[in-house]
Amino acid sequence: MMEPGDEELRRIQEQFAMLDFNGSGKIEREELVELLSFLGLDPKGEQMDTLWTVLDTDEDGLISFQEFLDFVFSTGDVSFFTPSELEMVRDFSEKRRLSLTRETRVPEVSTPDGPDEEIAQLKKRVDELEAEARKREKAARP
Ligand SMILES: [Ca+2]
Repeated sequence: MMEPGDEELRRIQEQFAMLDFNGSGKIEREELVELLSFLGLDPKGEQMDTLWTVLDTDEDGLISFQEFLDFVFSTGDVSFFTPSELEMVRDFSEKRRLSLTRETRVPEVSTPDGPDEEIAQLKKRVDELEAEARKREKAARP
């Protein structure tokens, strides 16, 4: 087993973050599937199952950074992706991240005539009607 240097660790961390494009801190199976399909690999069936089993050593259904790191070093390499894949993945991941941010962004609510304003106006109208009613009552008295 090779000992990772700071530079290798940083690079692997960057690749981990690229796979974790929803920013949950773990790699979900859907993320790996999406990325492998993007790279033109078939993420269905046995191959994916095998890869996933090797990656998810504690079988909690998620890939932690430690698991990712162990896997990369067990291959005797310091990179999960080949250099050409890396460029594509970086690009893909950035776009996915942005689209996810858009999907989950809470729409800005601007309510100049929001509930509070409506209630205030209704109360004002009720007060006016009551005042009118009192006036009529007074006028009707002998
Ligand atoms: Ca795991």
